[in-house]
Amino acid sequence: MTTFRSLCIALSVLSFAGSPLFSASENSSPNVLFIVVDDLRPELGCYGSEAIQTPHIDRLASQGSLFENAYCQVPVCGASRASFMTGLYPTPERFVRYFARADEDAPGVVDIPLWFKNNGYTTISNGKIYHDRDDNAGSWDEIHRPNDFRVYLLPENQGLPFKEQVAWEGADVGDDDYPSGRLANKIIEDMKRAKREGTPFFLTAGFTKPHLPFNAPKKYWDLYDASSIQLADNPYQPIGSPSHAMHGFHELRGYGGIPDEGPISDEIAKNLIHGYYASTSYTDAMVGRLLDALAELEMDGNTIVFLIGDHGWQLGEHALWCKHSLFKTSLHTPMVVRAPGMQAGQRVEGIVEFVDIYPTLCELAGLEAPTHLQGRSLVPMIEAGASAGKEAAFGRYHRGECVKTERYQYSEWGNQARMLYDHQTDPAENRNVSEDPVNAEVIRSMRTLLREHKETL
Ligand SMILES: [Ca+2]
Repeated sequence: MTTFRSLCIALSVLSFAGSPLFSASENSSPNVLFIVVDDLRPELGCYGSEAIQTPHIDRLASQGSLFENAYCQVPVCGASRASFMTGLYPTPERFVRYFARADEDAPGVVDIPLWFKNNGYTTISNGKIYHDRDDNAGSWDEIHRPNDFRVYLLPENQGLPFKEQVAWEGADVGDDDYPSGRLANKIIEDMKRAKREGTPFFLTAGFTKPHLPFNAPKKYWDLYDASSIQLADNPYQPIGSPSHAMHGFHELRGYGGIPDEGPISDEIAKNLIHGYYASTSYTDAMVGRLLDALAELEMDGNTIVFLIGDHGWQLGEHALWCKHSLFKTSLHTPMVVRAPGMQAGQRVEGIVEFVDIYPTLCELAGLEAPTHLQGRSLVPMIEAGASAGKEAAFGRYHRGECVKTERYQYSEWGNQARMLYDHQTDPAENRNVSEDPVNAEVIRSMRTLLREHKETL
């Protein structure tokens, strides 16, 4: 079997025009740096946003491949992570809730780190990779998971009862005073160890910002002019959409200063968006530190860097906040990969899914993939640049099931409710057209895709 790596080595020798960015070493397995950013939506510079500042993830994308249409399987932390870490789709019984565990829902299934560990890699879980620290603990040589949830530094935010803890703060402190800076430092120490020991490493970096609360050093808040923060231009329930599609964003309402019910005021909304941007730029800067360290250690020529969010996030679109929906805002996610030998600056438009991460990492590292995987390697798409993606991506949240094709996104809740969005004419999903008779045939084909998908599980 010709692996991607061996092909790249051949190309790096033979290619005269457009020489690859990296040249892989033939004698050693590549390291992997797997970066999972909590609640990161694809509102990044490299995804075309002019509002947010993410120069380091943009740099990574410019050096590798950016997937324009990557979809997660479940729009909530634990379930999404258990799915992509095992390479299995969710079902009505498996990977359902935010605290879903892979070792309970898919016992005995070899996850990504265990597969790499079995293939001679040292595997280290840094930060939030699984939702639960101890999920599939045996897959790791080390688990580093200091408390990084609801860490407040401003004096007025200390010691508050849980329900009064605020949704954002921007203390005038250094990067390392909030947890993500210290996490980056620890990962850089792991890189130095990898360099020193010379054994292949599967390193992870699970950054918990921009998950709520939006706590980030003030300097990242200062990147943005509060008066120029733009509210979502579709802050309403999509026309003709069922109530099943909506939720009360109780995750956000669990913070002090957020009303228990009803809409979010424009003032609070602008603070939330500002905080989300600041938290994203903070994590982006930590990603930059990791990329710089790889370069300084001269390891970037033999390290695969794979970056994703775990699902999307609503910032007021559809009158929603947080995730937990079957709208594109919850399911569409960033996915950026840079690998030795890869052509720089590729943008892959085809549809891909998070179940594809596991087989892709295997092929990039030159490993055979385990037989239980339900996704497929994206390496052929990366190699071909513009090659076609999947016919469809499949997502679900509790009883709601969703299928996304190049043009449409269709969801249904049994026979109770359904919705269809035409991304060609309505990319923001503002009008449900499932009951328009002209779409009857489209509905039939989308339902067939869903049924055929479920039959494979
Ligand atoms: Ca999350």
